[in-house]
Amino acid sequence: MEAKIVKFLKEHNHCFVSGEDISRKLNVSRTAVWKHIQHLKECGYEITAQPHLGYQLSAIPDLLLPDEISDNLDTEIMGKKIIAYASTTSTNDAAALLAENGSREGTVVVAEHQTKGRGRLGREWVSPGNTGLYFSLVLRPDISPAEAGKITLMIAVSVARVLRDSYGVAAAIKWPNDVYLDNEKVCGILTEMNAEQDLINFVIVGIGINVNSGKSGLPAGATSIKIKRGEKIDRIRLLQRLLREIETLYGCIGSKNFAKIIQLWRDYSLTLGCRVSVKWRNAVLEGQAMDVDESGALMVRDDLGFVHHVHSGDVAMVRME
Ligand code: BT5
Repeated sequence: MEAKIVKFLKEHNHCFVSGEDISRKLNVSRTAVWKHIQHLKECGYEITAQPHLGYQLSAIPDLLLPDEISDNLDTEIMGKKIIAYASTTSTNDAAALLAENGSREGTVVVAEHQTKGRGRLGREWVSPGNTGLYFSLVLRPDISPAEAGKITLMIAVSVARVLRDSYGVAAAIKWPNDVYLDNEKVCGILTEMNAEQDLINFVIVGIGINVNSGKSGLPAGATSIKIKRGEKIDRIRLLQRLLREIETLYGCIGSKNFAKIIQLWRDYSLTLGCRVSVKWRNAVLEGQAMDVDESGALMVRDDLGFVHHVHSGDVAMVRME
């Protein structure tokens, strides 16, 4: 009922609507309308009540509420089901549980705060409350497990594209899973897969973005969109834009169209053409980052001239003495 009241108030474009009109339209008593309005106010909706005029919605709360995310979300797959938490351990864990139980592709799990947000190899993802965007998507891509790297690349390109096009910041991708703003990390991506030998059951892709966080809540070397833009960002709009972009580029994940994503990655890459050092378990490979291949692997030419296709690892840019 409360979602319906908010929708009705929004339809009246922030003008006053009488309690009587609401009660008639939604078929509830005026007392019930009043109680729901009180509760919405407690939840952070700014609603002005004026005798003889009724109610006016002036602002929605800065919270990742599922009804607000769904409102005007013009996607067909991504975000058609949204599960939101005020706090959870890790949205990737919650999404994996849903996927195991058959949740549809495009299901989004979002949290205001994560108590065990994680990066790759069990590293921590610092998740300060109510300022970031921490969400995971359930995907069921029709690709082989060996191609799962494509998903990370596609998400990184989607994030960089939205940040550039809608927020005017120079987002750049560090292979495989980081998005940077001026050499500071603003976003990390964690792709986890449930697969058999040749078949992906599902992929959970977790995206962490520092949106309105201040420096003090973030680790060294991190930044937020707000720090760079100098103004607060509407997190719901950002999430909606990301879901739309991800849906578009997800359509290019098949082998025929992946070239489009590779081209965008090249345009936004921080890694390409640099001398890099790639660490994977105990091995280190140093050389020139040449390109990414059709599976999303980084192609590195070592000092002997041999080309290596690197499927995962930590990349550091190396300066030549
Ligand atoms: C990542 O790992 O960058 C992947 C992060 C994915 C986070 C999302 S949030 C939603 C979903 N649920 C989860 O539990 N995770 C995903 P990696 O490349 O391993 O980088 C981890 C490193 O990034 C850490 O060791 C820190 O150095 C740094 N880091 C941690 N928190 C950060 C933050 N908020 N901003 C920037 N850098 C951070």
